[in-house]
Amino acid sequence: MAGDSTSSIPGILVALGGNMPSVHGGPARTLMAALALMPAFGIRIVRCAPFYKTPALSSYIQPEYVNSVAVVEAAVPPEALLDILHRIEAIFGRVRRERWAPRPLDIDLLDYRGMIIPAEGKRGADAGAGKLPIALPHPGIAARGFVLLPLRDVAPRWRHPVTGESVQRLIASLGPGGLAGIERLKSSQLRS
Ligand code: PH2
Ligand code: MG
Ligand code: MG
Repeated sequence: MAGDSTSSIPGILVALGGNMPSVHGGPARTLMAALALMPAFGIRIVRCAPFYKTPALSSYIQPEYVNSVAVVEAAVPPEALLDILHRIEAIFGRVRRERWAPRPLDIDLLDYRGMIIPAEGKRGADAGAGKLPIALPHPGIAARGFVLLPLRDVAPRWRHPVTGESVQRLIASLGPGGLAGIERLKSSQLRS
């Protein structure tokens, strides 16, 4: 299990995020509803990090995100799991427009048992609107405070499968500003 303090067997880590309302309410509500739906798709939630309020990483002004990370188990290979995650995003109203557009729900496969599948083609804000081929570990992990903080909560012993760097080290490498504006949501804020 990823980061399980009693085991070094690598597990599966998914990131959740959203910055637009869905029929369930605000992003925190949407994330909770998405987690609750996963078992119906054969995804078992082993552990979920607290939710964080995070400034949008974007080239233009967007509402802030709610982000979290979960350790999950699933019996399917990574491509099939990613497909399921995309289906869940669609159920919660995700429509793929331009890259990094505001969305009610984004679920990213961060790490699948330490597997490495190099990224192909353009990524990030420069990529087109369509789905990208699977890449593992997720190429954005090391640079994103909104991923690393909740990742450390659920998998404190996790190491980047390519570089071997610890999550703690990656957080320290973000530098000033890397964690600016990121705050844990209080339980009262989870209801909105
Ligand atoms: N996801 C993005 C782009 N920008 N910013 C924050 N704070 N959180 C995200 O999850 C996020 C983002 C593309 O997936
Ligand atoms: Mg994302
Ligand atoms: Mg995504």
